[in-house]
Amino acid sequence: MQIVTRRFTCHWRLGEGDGIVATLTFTRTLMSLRLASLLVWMIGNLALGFASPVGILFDTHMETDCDDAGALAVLHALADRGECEILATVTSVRDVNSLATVDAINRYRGRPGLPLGMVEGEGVLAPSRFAGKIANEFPHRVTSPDSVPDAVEVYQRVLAAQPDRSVVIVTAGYHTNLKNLLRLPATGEFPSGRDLIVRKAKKWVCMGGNFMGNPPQDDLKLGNVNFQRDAASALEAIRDWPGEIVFVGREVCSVPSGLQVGEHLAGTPPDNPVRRAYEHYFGGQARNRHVADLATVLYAVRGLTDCWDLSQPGRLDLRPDMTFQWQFEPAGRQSFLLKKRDKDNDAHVEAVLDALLTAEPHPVE
Ligand SMILES: [Ca+2]
Repeated sequence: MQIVTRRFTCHWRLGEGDGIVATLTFTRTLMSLRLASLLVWMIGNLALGFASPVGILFDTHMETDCDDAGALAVLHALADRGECEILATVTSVRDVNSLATVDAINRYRGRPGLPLGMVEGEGVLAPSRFAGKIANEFPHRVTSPDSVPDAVEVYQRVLAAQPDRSVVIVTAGYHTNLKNLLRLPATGEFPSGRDLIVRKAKKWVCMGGNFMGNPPQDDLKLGNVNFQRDAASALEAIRDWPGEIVFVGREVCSVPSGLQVGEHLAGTPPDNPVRRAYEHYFGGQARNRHVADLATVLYAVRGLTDCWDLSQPGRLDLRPDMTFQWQFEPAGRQSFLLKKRDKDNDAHVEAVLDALLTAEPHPVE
């Protein structure tokens, strides 16, 4: 439109014959300038590492622990900074209040229209100290399980619409939806769930596991709720996943990592549902809590940065009882996060997460 407007200005000033020549010259010049500008912009972005914001599909249980709420706040804060695009938010539990809490946080953070989905069929249902209360205190769209789509349908629709190998799937809970996605057959409209994962997923970032020892093995003495509560789904999803998985283990971000944030939520507005989730979880004032899901989201969006290192590749040899032994394999498609050796780095990771957790919400879109 800009080129057309300027072309007519030239035409009237110079008369018809000269005007056509001048018009074509000017148009070519403008187009060349625009092309040159575009090339400079592209090269600049490539040089600075500013690729498109990574597309995140966030899958949470949002019921047993307030760090899922904290993780969703971190995800929104990263999206506010243009570092990611939140494609959908789904839950892996049969508790409608968990999805209502997700919707309430999305709404508060300025993204009330984000796609929602909830596990359908068999799924975990566990007590929550905060989900029912958040659902009562805040506006949301979730009136009943029938009012929201099956999370797998959301995965299917969202993945199909994204560029190839671009989507990072984040699980901060159980693996029920991913197991269901892997079993999803092709339809007239969509490829199978497995094909969609192969084509569209960049990686799966999975919170869970205790990667202790060398090679790491997990005897579950420290527990692993994300794997154990729906063990059959965890076994199938991890065993059959046809792409890259990065595990964010408990020793990096939960017990016994020592990392925690949350008490500074007390300084955020009282109508912040994430602050309220921490308050309900602790039965009073918001306090510090481990950073398992928050760290998982941060890694999924930013990568290792100066926060973590990555293990050598391999494979999680997971048993049906959820104990496992890590197998190092050069061609493996799985790996796990490592704490940096410098102990001071823990405080750095906490500071980064704390700033994102307590960031001001984005204006409502
Ligand atoms: Ca969680």
